[in-house]
Amino acid sequence: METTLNVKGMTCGHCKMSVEGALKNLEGVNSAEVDLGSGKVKVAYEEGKVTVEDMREAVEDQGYDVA
Ligand code: 9UX
Repeated sequence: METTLNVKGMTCGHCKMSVEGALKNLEGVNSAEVDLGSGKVKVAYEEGKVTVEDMREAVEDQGYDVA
């Protein structure tokens, strides 16, 4: 499965690394890629192992808002 999260407040390369790292640490997430220009995060994951809500929490724990 693939989903796109809209994340607010990511402006530099460290933001990108923090958010991608937090998502990739979740069991069931195969890849995460932040586009800083648009704030979109493309996530590939295995259904049944992780939920979009889990992803939202992981990103919010890093201090960013998920739309
Ligand atoms: Mo860069 Mo992101 O200095 O919150 S880490 S803007």
